[in-house]
Amino acid sequence: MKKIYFCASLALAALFLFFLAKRLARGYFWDSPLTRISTVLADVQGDDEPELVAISRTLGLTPYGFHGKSLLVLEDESSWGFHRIISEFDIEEAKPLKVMAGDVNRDGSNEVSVMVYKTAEFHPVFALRPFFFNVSRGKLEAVWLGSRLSQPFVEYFLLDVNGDGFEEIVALEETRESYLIASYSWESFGFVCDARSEELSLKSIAPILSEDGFGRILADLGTEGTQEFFLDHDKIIPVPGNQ
Ligand SMILES: [Ca+2]
Ligand SMILES: [Ca+2]
Ligand SMILES: [Ca+2]
Repeated sequence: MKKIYFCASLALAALFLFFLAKRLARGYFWDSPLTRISTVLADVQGDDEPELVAISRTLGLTPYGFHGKSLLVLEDESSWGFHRIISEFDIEEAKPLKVMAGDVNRDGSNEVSVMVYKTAEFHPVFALRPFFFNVSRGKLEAVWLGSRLSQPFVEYFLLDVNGDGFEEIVALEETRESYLIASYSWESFGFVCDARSEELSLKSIAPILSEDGFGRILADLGTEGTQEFFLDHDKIIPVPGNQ
């Protein structure tokens, strides 16, 4: 009896491996924490249906964690976690760490933003840099490959902080002794800084989507808890009474 169970398990395992190999060979990507480091669900092809955009995992390390290899545009629908690959771009050389999406240049279609860790021609040291691409035509088209923002940053995300329906960059920047939050919006051919906070001792920031369309920023103050911030004209200030 034991022998029958063993053979049945073996057959099932073989069937699963066969299925796995078949799906992989046919251009599918298995989305799991083992295979990717970052994903975002957004319409990046301009058909009002979302795609799953992912960065596949490598074992290459940066000071900010493992970096990825490929930028993948995947069908949102999956079967057992397998998504059909629409496009795949090898960006390992740029050491990609995080993928985001938003319509930063206000042209009606979402850009894909990849936070990378690399050197730049006029700033030849490794640092985090914000890259923006258009992938709607099945190619990786550079929209803006930023060598830096105003100051070195430790993280950024895309969020509509001024309520105009389009995303801005919100970054946690390093100053000489502490940090500050800064927001940037698109102007003609690049980003300009719209607002900054006071210097703060922050651990990290996260986006909060708000029903009124004005995104807020949740700051982790460590032992002092959290504090929400918002854009007020040319300043990023704490939401009153929200600590
Ligand atoms: Ca789409
Ligand atoms: Ca756009
Ligand atoms: Ca906006």
